[in-house]
Amino acid sequence: MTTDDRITLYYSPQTRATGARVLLEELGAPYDLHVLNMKAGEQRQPAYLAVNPLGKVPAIGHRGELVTEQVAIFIYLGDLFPQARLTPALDDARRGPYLRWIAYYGSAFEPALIDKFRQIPPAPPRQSPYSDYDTMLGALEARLSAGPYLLGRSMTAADILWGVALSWTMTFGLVPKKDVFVRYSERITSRPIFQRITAADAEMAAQHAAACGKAPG
Ligand SMILES: N[C@@H](CCC(=O)N[C@@H](CS)C(=O)NCC(=O)O)C(=O)O
Repeated sequence: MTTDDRITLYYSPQTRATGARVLLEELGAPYDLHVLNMKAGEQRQPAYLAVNPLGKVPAIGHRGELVTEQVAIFIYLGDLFPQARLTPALDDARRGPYLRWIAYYGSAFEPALIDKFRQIPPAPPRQSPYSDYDTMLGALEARLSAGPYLLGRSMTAADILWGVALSWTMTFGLVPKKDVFVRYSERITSRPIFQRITAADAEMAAQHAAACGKAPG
């Protein structure tokens, strides 16, 4: 990777972009932040909508291309840095479950989470992308019970995605604080990189709030 091969992470603190930043750090990737003050609505300004029409972070720019969606970003970055050993290789039997659990995050967990947050009953199980909330979470719980990581003994990029996500979803009361989720999430959030990014996020969020004359949070 050359110096002009750096990754740009479109970022806002204390959002879904935090996990992507933690992953970049865990991978030892060279990256620059393009920070958006969401409290000031910068993600909805034309300049950013020209990058991501959905006005969402994370997004990454790399080699003149754009990648949006956490799921795609995690797979892309993990594969880009195989030397970090956070991704099973294409010929590794664990590659299938690795992709399964990353995709599960985007196509089952997130839709279930939003319905729960909005207190909307799910579509009937045969139409819902996640069956029902308890079944969706139960499958994850069963997988994590074997532990310590999703694929067994070694941590992968999938664990960073899930460990960070379970941390904030438990904080918001969207996922119950069962031992299995708490212990699993702590394996990621107790790592120095997560701690450092969390502290940096708090500082950045306070600066954003001050710039808008708002209280942080
Ligand atoms: N489908 C996207 C969702 C990302 C997302 O919801 N990002 C939120 C931050 S946590 C966002 O950018 N919200 C800004 C807005 O909608 O104004 C992904 O998985 O990456």
